[in-house]
Amino acid sequence: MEESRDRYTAQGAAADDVDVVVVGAGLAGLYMLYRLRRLGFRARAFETGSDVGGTWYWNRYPGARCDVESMEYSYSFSDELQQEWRWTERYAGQAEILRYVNHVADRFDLRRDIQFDTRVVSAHFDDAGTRWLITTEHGERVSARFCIMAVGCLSTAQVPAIPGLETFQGCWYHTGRWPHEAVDFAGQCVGVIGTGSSGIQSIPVIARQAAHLHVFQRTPNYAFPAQNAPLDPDDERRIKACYAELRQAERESRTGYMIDRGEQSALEVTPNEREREYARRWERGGFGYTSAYRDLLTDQSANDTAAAYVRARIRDIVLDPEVAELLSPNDHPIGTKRLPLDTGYYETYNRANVTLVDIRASPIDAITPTGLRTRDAEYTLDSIVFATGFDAMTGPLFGIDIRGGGGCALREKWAAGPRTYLGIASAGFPNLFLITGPGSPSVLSNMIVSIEQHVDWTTDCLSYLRDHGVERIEPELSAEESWVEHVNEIAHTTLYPRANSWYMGANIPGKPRIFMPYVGGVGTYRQTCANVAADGYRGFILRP
Ligand code: N01
Repeated sequence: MEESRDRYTAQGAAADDVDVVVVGAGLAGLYMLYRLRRLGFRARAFETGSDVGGTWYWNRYPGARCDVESMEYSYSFSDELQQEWRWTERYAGQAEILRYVNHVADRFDLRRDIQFDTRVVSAHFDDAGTRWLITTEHGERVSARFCIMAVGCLSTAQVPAIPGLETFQGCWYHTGRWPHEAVDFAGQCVGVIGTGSSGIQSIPVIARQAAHLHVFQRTPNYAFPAQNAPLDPDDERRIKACYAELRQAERESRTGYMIDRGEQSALEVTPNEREREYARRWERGGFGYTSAYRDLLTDQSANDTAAAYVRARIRDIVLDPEVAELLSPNDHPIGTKRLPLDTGYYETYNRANVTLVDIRASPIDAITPTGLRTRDAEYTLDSIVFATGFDAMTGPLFGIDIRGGGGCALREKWAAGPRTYLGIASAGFPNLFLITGPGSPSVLSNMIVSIEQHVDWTTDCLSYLRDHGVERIEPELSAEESWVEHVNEIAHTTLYPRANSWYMGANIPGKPRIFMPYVGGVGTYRQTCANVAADGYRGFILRP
C-alpha cells in the first residue's frame, strides 16, 4: 500500500506504524482483522479484556444467553466455518458463544495481531500527516492511516450513583462485568437491581441458588418466552443445506434474522383471531411476537392488543395478583424497549424465596454496610447484583478521547446527540470508521449481520482508497446532516421514541434523548450503503 510515512515521536521514541488500528476484539474486531489481513493491510487490534469475545467475554452472569437463534447469530463469511461448527441449543448460552468466538480466533489465526489487556485511551488525528495517533493506557503509541472503532454498543457498564455503595460489606457485581470465577450465591440473601434483559435472564437462575432473592424493580418490563431447547439435528441439517440462501435473506430482511412477518393490521382481524395468533407466537417463542402484525410498532392501538395479551399471560402465570400487577408493564408500548426473551422469569415470582420490591413507589435511598435502604424499608443483603445496563452506543466511544481534525473532540461534537453519516463515519473525523455506530441498524438487528455488512463495506472502502491513491476520507457535513435528519424522522414514524429506553439514551441521567439506531431496516440500509459506494462514495470528501 502506498503510504505517507510520517512518524510520530512520543517522548523521544518513534511510534509504531500500521495501516489500520482496530479498537476492540469482539465479533466486529475479529472479522475486521480477518478482512484487513486478506486485503494486505497491516493491522493491529487493541482489546481491554484478556481475551477475545467482547460482549461474550464480559457478560458472564448466570443465565446469559443470546436472544437471536444460534444458527443465525454466527458468522457467514466462511462456509467451512458455518458448516463445521455445531450449536447445541436453539439459543446459545454465553459459554458456548465464547467457545465459538475463540474457535474463530484460532481457526483464522487472529490472535497474533491483537494486544490484550490494553485499553485505548485516546485517538488523535494529525491534520498534517493524515494519520491517527492512538495511545494506550500503558503509554504505547501507534500511528495508523485509519482508525476503526469496533468497541461494541453495550460495553460501558452503568452502575448507578447510589450513595453508600463504597460502605457495603458484602460483594457486589454488575452483570456486564461479571467475574471469571464462579460466583456462588448458595445460602445468601441476594438483591438484584434492574429488570431489563440481563435482570430477566439472571433472576430465575440466581433464585434457584440463593437462600432469598429480593428483586428491586423500578419499571416492569415485558418478557417473552424464548422457548429455548436443544437444537434439533434435523433443523440443523436443513439450515446447513441452504445456509447461503438463508444468510442472503437475512441480509435483505428488516432485522437481519428470519421471522414470520404478518402483513395484516392487528386491527383488521377479530379479537379471537388475534388471540390465536399471539398464542401461537407465545408457544413458538422468540422475537417474532412484535412482527405478528405489520403495525404493532407503528400504531398504539394495534400495539395495545399485543401488550394486553402479555399482561394476561403474566396474570395467568403469577399466582399472587398483587405481584402480577406490579410485574405488568404499562408505561411503554411492547417492543419499544428490546424485548427480553426469558426462561421461567414470571414463574420465578411464585417461589417462596423471591420477593419483588417496588422501588418506583419506594425508591432506594442508600446502600448501607449491610444491604440496602429504600424510603420505607431496610433490606439485609449478602450480595448485590446491578443489572442496570449500559451507557449504550455513545458510551464506549466517549470512553476514548477521540479528536479529529483541528483537535475537535467527538464528545463535544456529539454533546447534543450522535451525528454520523450512515452510522459509519462523522464529519471532521477523517479516516475514522465506526462499526455498528449510531445511525445504523446495529442494536435493532441481528448484530452479527450488521457487523459483517459494516466490516465488508469499510474494508471495500479502504481498498478503493488505496487503489485510487486517496489519502483521506470524511463525510460532507451536508450529507451527515441529511442522514441524521432521516434517522430521526424515520424513528418518529414508529412507537420507539415513546419508551424511556437505552435506544433513546433515556437510561443515563443527563444523556440527550435521541433515538440512536436506524430503524429503516437492515436490507434497505444495506442497499443505501452499497449505492453510496457505487456512486464513488457519494456524500464523502475524498482527498488525494
Ligand atoms: O439493561 P437495561 P440490560 N435504580 O438498560 C434498571 C442487551 N442484552 O443490561 O427501566 C434502579 O435494559 C432499569 O430500570 P428503568 C439487550 O440489547 C441482551 O438488562 O430505567 N433501577 C432497568 O430495569 C438489552 O436490551 C441480552 O426504570 C435502575 C434495568 O436497570 C441490553 O443489553 C441479554 C437504575 C436496566 O435494563 C441492556 O440490557 C442481556 C437505578 N438507578 C442484555 N438504573 C441477550 O439476550 C437502571 N435501572 C442477547
